[in-house]
Amino acid sequence: MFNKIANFLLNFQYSVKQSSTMCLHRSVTRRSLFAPNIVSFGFVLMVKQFLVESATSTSSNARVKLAGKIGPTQITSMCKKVPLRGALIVLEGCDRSGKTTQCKNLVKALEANGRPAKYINFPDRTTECGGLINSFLTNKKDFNDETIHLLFTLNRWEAKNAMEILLRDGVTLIVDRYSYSGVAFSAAKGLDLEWCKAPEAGLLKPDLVLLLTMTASAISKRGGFGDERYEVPEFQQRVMKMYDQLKDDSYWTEIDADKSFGALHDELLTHCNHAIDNIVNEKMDKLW
Ligand code: NYM
Ligand code: MG
Repeated sequence: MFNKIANFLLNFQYSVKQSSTMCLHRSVTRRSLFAPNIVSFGFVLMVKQFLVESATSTSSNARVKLAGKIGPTQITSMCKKVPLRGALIVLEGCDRSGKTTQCKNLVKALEANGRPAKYINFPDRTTECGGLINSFLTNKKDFNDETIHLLFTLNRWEAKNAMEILLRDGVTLIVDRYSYSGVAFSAAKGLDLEWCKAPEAGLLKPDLVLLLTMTASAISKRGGFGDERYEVPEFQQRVMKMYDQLKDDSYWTEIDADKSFGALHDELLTHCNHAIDNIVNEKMDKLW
């Protein structure tokens, strides 16, 4: 008889935990999750107490062990307030500022902390449109300034729906370049800034833009520019000036990237966690 009750309670305990974990990952019941978690937490504590007390006399050591697995860590994670959705976080800056490696490490660090995250980069060279962009950047194809600008924009529009689904699903997106690169690089070539912004209007607005800055001398010290178009220090300086014009202090943070990899990582991670913790709207805003 005792075994039956104990088994029932154990199953219930784990199905409660299972569904909470699922919710944490899929954010299915994002708004209502907090309250049920407290209820299930109370229930699990009762079950745990019951099992530990009764199992000593009648049940196996394995069951005591199982009951013992519900410790403070699990309880804390079950009580965590789940964000309404994932955060859209963009890293911007000139070439060679270390964005790509930092983005990938941020994703790893967030995931290690139980925060679902995904790395996305623009241009996405894997699509047909991205293939054309790649041919342009590697000097295999030529397009006039307007055409390549619109191809870069199209490359973001084709990713928009998939990004929105991930964000709604609770996944934070760490994006390596976005519309701001599109506008800054094209405007640095002489195109009108407002003209460059226009086709980007309506894309998802990031919750946070982290702009990695470096002085001209710091850039030249890093060197290592490849053979791609734009990878010339003077041009990169013009791009930085364009970023200055696009900057919006309400959701941009400038970060001096001229420091050790670890120090920069820690600083960026703090900003990312803060952005995720401060999502207030389930709905995404639009550019601009
Ligand atoms: N670039 C990137 C643009 O000119 N417009 C854009 O919209 C984007 C996203 O492409 N020099 C430029 C900036 C870079 C180059 O980017 C390729 P990366 O991050 O090096 O792959
Ligand atoms: Mg590059």
